[in-house]
Amino acid sequence: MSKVYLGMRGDIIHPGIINIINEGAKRGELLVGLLTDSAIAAHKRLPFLTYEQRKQVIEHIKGVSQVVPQEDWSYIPNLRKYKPDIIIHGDDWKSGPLKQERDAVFAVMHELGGAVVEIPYTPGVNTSALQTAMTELGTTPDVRLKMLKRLMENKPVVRIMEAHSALSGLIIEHLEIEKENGIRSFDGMWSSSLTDSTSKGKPDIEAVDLTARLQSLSDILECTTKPIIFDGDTGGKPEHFVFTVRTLERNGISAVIIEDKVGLKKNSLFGTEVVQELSAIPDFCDKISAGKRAQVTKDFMIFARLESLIAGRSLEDAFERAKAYVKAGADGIMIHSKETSGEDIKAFCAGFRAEYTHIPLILVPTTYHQFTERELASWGGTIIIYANHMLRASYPAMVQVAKTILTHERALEAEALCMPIKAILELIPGGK
Ligand code: SPV
Ligand code: MG
Repeated sequence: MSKVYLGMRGDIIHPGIINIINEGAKRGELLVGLLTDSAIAAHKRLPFLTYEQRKQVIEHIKGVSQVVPQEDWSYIPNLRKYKPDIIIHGDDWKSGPLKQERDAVFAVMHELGGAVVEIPYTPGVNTSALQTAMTELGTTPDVRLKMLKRLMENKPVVRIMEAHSALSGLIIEHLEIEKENGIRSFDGMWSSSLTDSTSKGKPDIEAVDLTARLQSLSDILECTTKPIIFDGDTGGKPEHFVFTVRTLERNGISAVIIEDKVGLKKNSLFGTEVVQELSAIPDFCDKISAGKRAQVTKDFMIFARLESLIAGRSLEDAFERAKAYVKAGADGIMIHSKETSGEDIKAFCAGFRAEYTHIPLILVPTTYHQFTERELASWGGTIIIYANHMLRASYPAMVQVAKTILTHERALEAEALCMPIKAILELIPGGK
């Protein structure tokens, strides 16, 4: 009996998949190579279902003999491992991003003395289109909350972009660029106290309270599905923080970051230009522990943010605090700095990683922006947050248009700086 290999994501089962499974089973014993979460995450959005859930479904489809993990986006490692007589694939890979992979598969199957069978693509149904349709239907708080942990488990580095409004959230939700190794997009959103306050015309001093912050958040939640990390500022009093944790969790937020400052909070990027008073270590530990005790789900995370370097203190101070906060139950550490060289952050990462190999480390490269995600990940960074860029981009664009209209006393010249009316009308579906 021939051995037939079929690689798949197996997240959304549609008639096209059933057809290819039937075609495979007709030709021999069908071995399904089910792509693992990490194989998918490197190229596409994480599947809705986990690997184990997808495996359970696929194993029960008639015609499937065995399900094995495909750990790589490419079929090649599994073809070499399982040496099938046949690999079966939809013929839609003859053009587009999978074309190169197709050539490589043909070469390996030739070498192995096997065959490649291409099945005419079932028109009208494909996983990517269905995934887009499902995304449009929205998500549940539970699915969204869990997503950040799954991303951290399956991606070398998680890429987070600041969102302060529904519109900025929509860009982060949908923007994709195509690169040689697949689609590149943002993994989730940062609800920044700086940009949320600024967009409401308030300074970043915790004057915008949780209720007001939740208004912006609710707009974003309504039109996106990606996970959100919430900037919890100092977290306030421990007795108040426990309510914040519950509220965020109920809304499907994946994590809150609280910073170890006390007194009137000032934005960290002022550095030592303003008074930055740090919390006593035991007090901040108590706040973390209170938050951890308050959470209801196991997947919500509390990250502790170290302000030692912002306040002009030493790396040793930062290490001492990091250790205490991890011991108190922090699920991860964010180290912040306004230095431009990145040397202090790099040194912190090295020291931290020497002690903790698996605790998530969150970096915010606003001032040390010359480093790529790959470089920051090689230092030990787990999550990279672009903390304020959407707001900083929109403000000068608006000022320029307003200035152009003032200069010419008409809107003609500003037109080229604006998106077309038709495009804005059609930006949000359902308006017509
Ligand atoms: C924020 O985005 O509000 C932050 C990061 O807290 S920073 O502004 O760099 O302090
Ligand atoms: Mg902030």
